[in-house]
Amino acid sequence: MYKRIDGKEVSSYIKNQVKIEVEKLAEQGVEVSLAVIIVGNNPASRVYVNNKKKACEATGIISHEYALSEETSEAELLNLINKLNSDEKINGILCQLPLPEHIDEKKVIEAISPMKDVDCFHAVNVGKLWLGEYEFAACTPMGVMLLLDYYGIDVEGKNCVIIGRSNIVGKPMASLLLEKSATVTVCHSRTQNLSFFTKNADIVIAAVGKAKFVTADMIKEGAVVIDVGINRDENGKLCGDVDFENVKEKASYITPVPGGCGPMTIAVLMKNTLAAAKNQNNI
Ligand code: BQF
Repeated sequence: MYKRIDGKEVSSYIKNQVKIEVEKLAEQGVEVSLAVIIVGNNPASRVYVNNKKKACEATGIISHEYALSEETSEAELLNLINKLNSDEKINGILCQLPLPEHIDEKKVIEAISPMKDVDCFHAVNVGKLWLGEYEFAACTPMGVMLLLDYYGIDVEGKNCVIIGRSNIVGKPMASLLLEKSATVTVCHSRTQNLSFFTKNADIVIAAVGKAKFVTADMIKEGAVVIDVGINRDENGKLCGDVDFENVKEKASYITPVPGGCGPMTIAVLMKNTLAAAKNQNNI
């Protein structure tokens, strides 16, 4: 029998912990605040930004939204980031990706002060993550680690297979699992005989970006299956990278989409913003 991992439940638990700490800081006269920048009118980005603002409200974090038009120049955006970097009232800064074509994402990521980079995208924070000396970890991978921990799933010595090698999910996921002494394999679009790897995995983490890409024949009986994907199926319904209905029959634990990794990403963002505020106030 499989167990459904409930990301909504665990994210509520994490956000409540953050809320308690935010209240404690308020008693000491310290406010916690997050600046959220969104450029253009990508509908998915708008949903994600709204989710982040809602989570801020739930945890007592003050959110400031900067909604810029599609035509905003790179220089204008960098200008805003510089202003927020030196604003003592702002603890965390995130710029919602993707950005319009004419703006260089790399430049924007590197412009955000590492101290306020709550997404953990800046090269300094990525380096610290790989050294195991970090203040912030990438939100989605850390969310996965917290889910595994909450359900008592130990990764030490386990055969973990990540499908996807992005800077946002696959690579930092590998780092966090390695730190916990897992044996990590990172597969990707050029991997030959993907099933050879996934069939031997105790834990499979799918971050591919293709609906129902991971099928039951690729999974070992009793494996833990974590689905990071967010796609739309043929009926426009939200679905992950995993063929949930079939894979669940073989898995010991499995995350649904929605309600699995997504809410955890947001909860970790709140945790990182709290950590940034404590850090900046020498607490
Ligand atoms: C849920 C994201 C791809 C590219 C850029 C809850 C979110 C999603 C799903 C959410 C994501 C995905 C975010 C659910 C933030 C996760 O109930 O299943 C929350 O808001 N996310 C993002 O900011 O940028 C992305 C995925």
